[in-house]
Amino acid sequence: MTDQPKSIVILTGAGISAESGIDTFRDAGGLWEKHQVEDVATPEGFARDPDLVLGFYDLRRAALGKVHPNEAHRALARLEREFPGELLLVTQNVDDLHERGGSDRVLHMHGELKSALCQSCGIRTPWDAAMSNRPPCPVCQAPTLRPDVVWFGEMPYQMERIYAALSQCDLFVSIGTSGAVYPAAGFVQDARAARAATLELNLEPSEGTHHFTEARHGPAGELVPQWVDEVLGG
Ligand code: BV8
Repeated sequence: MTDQPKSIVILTGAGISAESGIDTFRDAGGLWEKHQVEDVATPEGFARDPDLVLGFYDLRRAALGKVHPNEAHRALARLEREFPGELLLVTQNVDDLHERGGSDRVLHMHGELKSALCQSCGIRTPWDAAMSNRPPCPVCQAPTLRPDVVWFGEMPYQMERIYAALSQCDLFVSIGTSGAVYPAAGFVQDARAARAATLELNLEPSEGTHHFTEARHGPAGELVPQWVDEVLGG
């Protein structure tokens, strides 16, 4: 890292939570090996079998209590505290490990396990219980809560804000993501169009690794603290 960047956008994926014990999607033994994406992560799957989908997310939400943030989450929280420039942390993850690792400003572009969306009144409320038992919406009382996560075919959250940050950043860093899902997988190209430097930190080369000006491969728990040290000057 030569001179310090002034504006950084970071995108994280399931790989940053892997060392905390949360299954990724596409690694061996990952979530999508046990479930068909179409059945549990699409509106059509939810309409077809709401019990299956609510149960899938109930299990993942309950599992959060058994896992803890790792050194990579904590390093990004340190960056948020000490980096003097602009920083936007965008995550594709629906877990709460960035927040529990000390990050205060996290943009969950694919929603969060610990949030409920009411299909009747449209209100989002913090939620850490089950939904399979059809609890009443805390606002309108209708038994129509769904996980507040973005399924395939649905619009990710705060895209305008993300694209605005990408157009002004001078460094884009992608951490722990396979580059398999859009629009997130396209952010590196948006950053390059804005003439930003681009860095991939991932266990192995992602599908989009050739778009990055620099790529480092290894566990996030090692690479991320090392990179944050570099950016903050040790
Ligand atoms: C949309 C939330 C319109 C729920 C998720 C054809 C071409 C292009 C696009 C499409 C297409 N057909 C359909 C589409 C659109 C579709 C899409 O991209 N499909 C793919 C399959 C082709 N996308 C959508 O539908 C999106 N919406 O497009 O709306 C639009 C378009 C533009 C602008 C606005 C609107 C909505 C997608 C969101 C789906 N929801 N999750 C839930 O979590 O249950 S997707 C889910 O998979 C994640 O959220 C994440 O986004 C995605 C990718 O997962 P990763 O995080 O990358 O995890 P993965 O397992 O894949 O990889 C882990 C990586 O970590 C690996 O590389 C591994 O090496 C690494 N790793 C492992 N261990 C470690 C590690 N790295 C470091 N350290 C370690 N220890």
